[in-house]
Amino acid sequence: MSKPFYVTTPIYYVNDRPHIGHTYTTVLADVVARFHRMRGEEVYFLTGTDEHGQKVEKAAAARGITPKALADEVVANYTDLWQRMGMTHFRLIRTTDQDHKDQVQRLFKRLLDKGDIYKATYKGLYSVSDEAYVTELQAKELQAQGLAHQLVELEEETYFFRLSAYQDRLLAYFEAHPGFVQPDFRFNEVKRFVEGGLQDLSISRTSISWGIPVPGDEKHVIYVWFDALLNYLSACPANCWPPDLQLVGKDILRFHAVYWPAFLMSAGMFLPETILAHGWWLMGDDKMSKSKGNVVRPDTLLRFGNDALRFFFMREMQVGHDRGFSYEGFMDRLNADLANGLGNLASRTLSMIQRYRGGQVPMPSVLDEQDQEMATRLLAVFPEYLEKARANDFHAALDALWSYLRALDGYIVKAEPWKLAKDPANDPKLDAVLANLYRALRATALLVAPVMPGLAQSLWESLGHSDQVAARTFHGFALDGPAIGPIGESKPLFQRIDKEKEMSELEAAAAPVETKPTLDVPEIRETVDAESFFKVDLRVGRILEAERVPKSDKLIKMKVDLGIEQRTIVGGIGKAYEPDQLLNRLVVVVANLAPRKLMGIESHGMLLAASDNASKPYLVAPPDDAQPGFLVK
Ligand code: ME8
Repeated sequence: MSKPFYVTTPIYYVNDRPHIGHTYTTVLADVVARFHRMRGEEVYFLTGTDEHGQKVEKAAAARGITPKALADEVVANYTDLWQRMGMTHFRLIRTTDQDHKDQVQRLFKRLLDKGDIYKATYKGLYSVSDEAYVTELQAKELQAQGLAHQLVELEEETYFFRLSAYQDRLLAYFEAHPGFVQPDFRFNEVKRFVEGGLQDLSISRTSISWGIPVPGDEKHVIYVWFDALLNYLSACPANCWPPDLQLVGKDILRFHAVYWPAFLMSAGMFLPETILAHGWWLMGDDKMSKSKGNVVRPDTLLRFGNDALRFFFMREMQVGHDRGFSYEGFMDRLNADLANGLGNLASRTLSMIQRYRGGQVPMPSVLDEQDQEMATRLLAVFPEYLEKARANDFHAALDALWSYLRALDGYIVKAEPWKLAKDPANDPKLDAVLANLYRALRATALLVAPVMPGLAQSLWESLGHSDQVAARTFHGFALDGPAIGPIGESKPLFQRIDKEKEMSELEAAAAPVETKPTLDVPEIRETVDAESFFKVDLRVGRILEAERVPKSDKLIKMKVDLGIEQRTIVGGIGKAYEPDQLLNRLVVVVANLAPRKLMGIESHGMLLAASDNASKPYLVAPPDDAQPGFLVK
């Protein structure tokens, strides 16, 4: 028996309801799954929920319920949403499922016996907000950002996974498998990270009780990523391994492209074929996330039908890149492409076939140059779409198809079928036009079926079919074959959206649901006298150059003009700013801070930035007409 195509989504945390970020990844997986089924393959599509860990434990305690009860509640939201979105996953695995717990303990034991998991005492710093151990380098970065108060000294017994032993093997594997992580620029980030050196990974905690116990040492629970990543294994039937495509957001790529393969190597198992990291849906410039309270819920968009949301996701997001979300953009896209574009073309075509040919689709006898051109374009766009979709680039596939649909509009305008219909001498030309349009719509229904299953089926039936379009396969489909019979009843494919009316309703519906997170800042520090404060020399500076410090995702090295001299300053702002965004910016500099070395670079001074522990640093900006060198007092 051949191996099914195995596609996965991340398993989502159950500390909140799903938003469109989670929905996007799962839609992409579903579209991929449906696409592969229509390629004639058997498909195993897995999604799930990640239910252990301190956050769930705390959230449940705050509500006075058990963590499992909380998880059950949230999982019901996911199950319900996935059903309304038309998802065709085979299983929604929960990390609280018994088969998963058994799997995790089995593998833990195996790697322990092998020596790749060992018990040791961790002595060092711990970040309370990230719930993670902090390396010296990371500690320095946090100190540079003024976030040192988040760190506590910790000494505890923990189990480590010997990640450091896998650095060379991972790099060799990456070298031999150039398509392992996509897109390429993300693969390069992963390689740089591994080249920078790997430290052993702590994979157990004694401070948490909500988790899978370490077999034979039950005061430890297995820490979340070792637990979570193994879900892909627990849920995999015997003939499925390894996964063909694992979809993740860029936020969790490192776990999937470094830790996960190392676990599998240690277990002597095959690695996944491809890990595809997509970008984020943003609100403004910010990632949409539960903690920021700026999320769009799929429920607000589902009123336009799941096809609309699925299409929007696939058409708008270039996999790999970030994309800003706006309600307006959402409605514009649907009106342009579904109500106008495809919807219009279908209703015009069907009504002409009905009116001029009594519902019978003609077979063309002669094709003039225009007809030939459109027929040839269909023969080209069909495989082009399939090739792009096979590469998971549905954005480009749909783009190619929709530009063909637009060309057909132009073809109708030029051919003027309504004039042709007035004189029987034009019958051959009218037949050619109608047949071309019909074939284009028939191919479109087939191609878009994975993306918009409902809309594709309606179109398919309007074209006279009574079977399921999703049960067809792309291969061997006769693009120029005759219609199987008269066209069916024409149904409107997509109702045009009244944008103004919906805009106000949608925004009102979305806004009040979220509450702003509370400020995460320490108490006001102890009083200092004015004399002490005035010892600090604050100056306006202008950033002249900025570049990332190699091997650090937080540090940026800058040259700053202070009016009277230029300085090299290294700042921990690399997660909030790209170097390009910093050029020419006016900033406030602590000019008489003693120089110190950060990752081997002497930094002389510090930039002032505002933030709370949960947000990015916002550089403090003097007004535009201030001059470098001005004293800030
Ligand atoms: O990270 N844009 O779960 P999670 C696009 N449990 N996609 C987004 C997004 C956004 N703004 N926000 C979230 C976890 N996502 C772990 C995973 S896997 C073994 C464990 C999507 O609930 C994206 O796929 O925080 C991201 O990787 C995932 O949701 C994170 O979901």
